[in-house]
Amino acid sequence: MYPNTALSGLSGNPQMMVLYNLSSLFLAGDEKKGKTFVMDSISDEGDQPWQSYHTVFTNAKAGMDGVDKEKVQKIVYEMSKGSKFFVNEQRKDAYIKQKIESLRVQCAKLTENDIFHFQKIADRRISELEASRDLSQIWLHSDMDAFYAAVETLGNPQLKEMPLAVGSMSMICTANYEARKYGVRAAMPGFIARKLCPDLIFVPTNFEKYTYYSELTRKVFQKYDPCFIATSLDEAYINITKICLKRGVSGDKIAEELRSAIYEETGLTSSAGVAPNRLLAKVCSDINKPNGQYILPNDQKAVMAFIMSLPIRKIGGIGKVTENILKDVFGINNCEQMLQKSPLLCAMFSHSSADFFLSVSLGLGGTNTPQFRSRKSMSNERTFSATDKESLLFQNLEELAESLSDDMQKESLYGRTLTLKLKTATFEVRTRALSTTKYIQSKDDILNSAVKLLKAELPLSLRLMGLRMSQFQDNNRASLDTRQKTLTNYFCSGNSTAHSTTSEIHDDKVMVDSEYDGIFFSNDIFNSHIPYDDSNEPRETSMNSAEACTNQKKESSEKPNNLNETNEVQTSPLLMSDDTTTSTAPSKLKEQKELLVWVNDYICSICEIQLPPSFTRERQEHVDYHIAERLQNEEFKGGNSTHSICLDRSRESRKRRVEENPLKKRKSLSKNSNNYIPIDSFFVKTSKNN
Ligand code: DCP
Ligand code: MG
Repeated sequence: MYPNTALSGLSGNPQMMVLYNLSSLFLAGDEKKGKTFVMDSISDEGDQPWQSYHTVFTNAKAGMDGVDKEKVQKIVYEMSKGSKFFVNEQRKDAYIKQKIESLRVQCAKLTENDIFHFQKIADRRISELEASRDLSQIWLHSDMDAFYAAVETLGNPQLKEMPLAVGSMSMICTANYEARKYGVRAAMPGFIARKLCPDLIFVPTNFEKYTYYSELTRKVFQKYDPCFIATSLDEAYINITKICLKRGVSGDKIAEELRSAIYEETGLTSSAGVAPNRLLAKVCSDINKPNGQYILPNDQKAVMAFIMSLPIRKIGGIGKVTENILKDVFGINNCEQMLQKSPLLCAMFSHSSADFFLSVSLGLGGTNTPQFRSRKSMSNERTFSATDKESLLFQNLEELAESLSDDMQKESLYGRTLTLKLKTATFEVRTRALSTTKYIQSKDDILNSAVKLLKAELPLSLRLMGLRMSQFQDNNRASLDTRQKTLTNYFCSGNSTAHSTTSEIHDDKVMVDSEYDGIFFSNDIFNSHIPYDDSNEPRETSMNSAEACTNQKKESSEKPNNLNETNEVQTSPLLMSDDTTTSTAPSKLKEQKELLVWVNDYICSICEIQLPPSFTRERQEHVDYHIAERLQNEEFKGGNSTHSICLDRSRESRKRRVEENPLKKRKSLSKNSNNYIPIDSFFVKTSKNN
């Protein structure tokens, strides 16, 4: 089916597949060993250390093709060296390096049998995904060109030919295309931008103006698709299937027309991408920027040809961390290689992450308009020059509270959980949240809670503050308890300052944050299986068995027959059966599924996650996860049947994990809410009982 991939021709010949896998699947990773982009390698570069210093600033945006990358890299390196930002980059890079190394170690454990096994899984999944391909829809992604800068130029036309940045010396939000020729780009500190382009003109931000023009563009989108999906002030997805059919015109024609209409309405240029799904439409809108469009026909061959050579970083949801892991561990630079390495991806990542990678490499993406989108949160944030002056910090907080309250009033929203986001002068990101007993909306109520959160952190020097309200009234029951901590959170969470991520629909007004280009700008918000948040904050990735398990569990409820494909049940030395049979009443083992066995040597009988036998530690953790889950369930039911063996093992394993990674020490939650017992409180509780 895919002539360019290693899968074709090899399927059905296991021996060949194994040879292929073992020789070339690992090749790229080994070849690149020691040449990862991380800071360590800076010293390897001798007198040209900047060559391996890759930050968001050196990552090209549209309009930066002709830029002298080495010059930009050198200046960015020289200007940041020794700064707090630089130190923070080192910290993040060390984390990524560690992640890459551990994944390599994992990969090396895979046996020929493992590869053969996962090759079959990957082939089957690829066939299923291919069968689900929907070419019936035509999506258009619209993206304004250098949006803030273009709006500023409207009011001051002489800026048109000049290099222009919107923002300040500490941070710029965007640059016009003239400035981009010098390597100046969004999320870059203004002082570095000025060094790159000494004639650069700075204009401060004016969000009222940007919102006004954004609303004008939305009026245009509305005419083409009343259910259009706006993902930021300047971007939207528009389903043009009906209008193309109704008028008997092509997507190309509609894109031309829509861009002209935007121009007439606003005086601003935009770019568009037209494709069979949203993921591809977004990639396409960037191709002929500025003031251009690119059309990808609704044709499987055309899609595959397009996607095969596409660099992975172009895909929404693949940011710096994911890109580096895929490149440095698996040698994956483009989607063709991603497809070729699908067995390894299936072996090393959770089901949903592997699925995401496979779908991407087949050029699949969202095609349906979600019917109902309830707002889950509303937030705003401000970047400013680092300060520890409390009066300034509280003043900023008050402004944020006021603006959040205004926005909530506009949508008649009342919320219960307020999250304060802080970025310290040393670029450490913290989020702190509290839930109020009543639903709040007024500035005073919001500020009251926000002040409590901030005071608990002071004294502190900060460069960014943000407030987010969630748990809105009338949200469904499932989302009522913000303090609910799942087992997955427990096993996956890093230190308490890790940035919190969510698949909620956000409305972040200010998005000046170099660290989060993977989160807040992951515009295809309906692709729910984005594998990494790429926040660059140390977090566990989806390799974590517990997370994989949860993902898989969701999946398994949709596909109950998954296990039926295998008819052989093998036991492994890591069976939980010892624990369950000795400590659990027989009545509780009515269902085979309660007993953890490794079906066909790979598949967990409880959640159906697949873990190779050679992954002994991961399997042990996985078993521990199920033990903890079961104990928690029983605690829910009010049962007192404490299983001493299970508990001891869980506690031991928790202790082991904490000893291995002290950063993972968890603070117990002080209060439980509703009937939910957070897992870490649970451990505290059970140890008290004993
Ligand atoms: N923005 C921001 N901080 C960032 C990136 C962008 O505040 N790190 C703001 C300024 C941009 C607007 O969001 O004008 C839209 O972002 P885009 O990524 O679409 O960038 P532009 O519209 O400026 O340029 P392009 O022509 O590449 O779309
Ligand atoms: Mg734009």
